[in-house]
Amino acid sequence: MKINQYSQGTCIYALATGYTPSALAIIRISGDNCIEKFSNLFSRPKALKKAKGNTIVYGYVINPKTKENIDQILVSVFRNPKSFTGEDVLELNCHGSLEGLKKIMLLLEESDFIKAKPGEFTFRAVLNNKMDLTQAQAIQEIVDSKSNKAHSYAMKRLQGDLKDKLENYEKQILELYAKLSLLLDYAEDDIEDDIEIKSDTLQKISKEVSVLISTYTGNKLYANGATITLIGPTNAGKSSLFNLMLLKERSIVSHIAGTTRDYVEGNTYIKGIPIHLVDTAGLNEKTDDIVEIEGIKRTKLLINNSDILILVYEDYDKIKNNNFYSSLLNDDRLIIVQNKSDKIKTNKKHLSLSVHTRNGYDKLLNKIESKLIVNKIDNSSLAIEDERQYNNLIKFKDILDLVINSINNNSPLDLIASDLYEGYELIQEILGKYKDMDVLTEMFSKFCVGK
Ligand SMILES: Nc1nc2c(ncn2[C@@H]2O[C@H](COP(=O)(O)OP(=O)(O)O)[C@@H](O)[C@H]2O)c(=O)[nH]1
Ligand SMILES: [Mg+2]
Repeated sequence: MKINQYSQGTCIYALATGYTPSALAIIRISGDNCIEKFSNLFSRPKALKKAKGNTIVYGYVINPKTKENIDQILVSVFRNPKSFTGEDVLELNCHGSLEGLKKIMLLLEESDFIKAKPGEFTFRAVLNNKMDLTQAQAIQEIVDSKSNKAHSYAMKRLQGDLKDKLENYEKQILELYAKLSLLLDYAEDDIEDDIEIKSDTLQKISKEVSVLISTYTGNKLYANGATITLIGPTNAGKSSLFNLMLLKERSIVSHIAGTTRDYVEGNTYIKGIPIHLVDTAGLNEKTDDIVEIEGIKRTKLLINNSDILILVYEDYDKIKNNNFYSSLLNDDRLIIVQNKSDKIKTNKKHLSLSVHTRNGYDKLLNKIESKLIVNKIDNSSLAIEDERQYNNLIKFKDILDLVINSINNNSPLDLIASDLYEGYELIQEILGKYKDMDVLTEMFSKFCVGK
């Protein structure tokens, strides 16, 4: 469907409150020269035209042809640029009578005021740099919020918390970009010794962006669920644990090491969260067995797509002596479980479990729940709920990680600079600095009329 474009340079109006009988109702008007124009319909035109911004004028709406008084109103006057849209704005505080409102709006129509489309006031506010896109989005999110938490998060975004954070990233990235440009410009002059390109700022930003991204998925956690992958040496009891978690004998359990050459999947719930569970083959890096090598490859892929990794072992030496498992020990998705506590003396460092007696199983479930919630629903004061912001932040983080990697590997500076610039552009896009009309129009068309 083609979206109707918003008009520009016109005087728009809309009923900003509900169309239902009530004590009061507000009709909002915006557009330069709207004060002049509305004064033709007002009992005290001079008072209105003279009114300073941020003042209120009392009077009647009158039909200029019939001289009929239509309603007794208070007009709040806001003058360009100190208004919601950045243009001259009037807010008519009318009586909430449906008949009265109809008459006023008909009069406005006849006097060349144009009925505003959904989101058109906010659209103008963004165009006139009264707010950025994250704040504009927050307005609708406030109106739509269905929980106390969602409302406070949206309020924070309206106040500009997200905008400030992103602008701070924008600034730091630009600084780094400027340094890179300087190095590129003076590549022959040996000034490189004075300027050092380091990735630590970007690493810090990348971490923060991950947290922001996770706040979005937090909202979706109970709807979309999470993926948990069981990994660990063969014979540790992964498949037994998998079966216990699924409460059915899906996976083949066997005492012969390396039975599960491929991976097995199943779906279950943990504490109300839908879980996609994956059981993998144990990895043995020294293996020459083609089937097992393929298993290793697949396990690595599965790990990349997992929200939680449960590393199951019986004998810790098998973890220590395996490069792949050791490399995962700092992964914050990891839960380490020592199984078979019914038959061996367990090491206090890790969660001890016996799949056979179910000792420790409750603890494991609690740990999974709290890890998903810590990882996914963030308690920090800032959270996102808009899909566009989410997708752009993911792209932004990918670029940051790419640049960090290039810096750490001493990649060519021009390459680093051009990737970095892409990151800068993404931030600008989230903030709406390009004012791409199609993007704006599509976004604001989902808003309420009068917003
Ligand atoms: N004693 C004991 N044996 C277990 C426990 N969990 C699994 N096993 C046994 O360990 C062997 C390997 O189990 P399996 O689940 O196939 O391990 P995987 O290779 O890691 O998938 C089987 O004989 C299981 O019965 C447990 O909690 N205690
Ligand atoms: Mg197995």
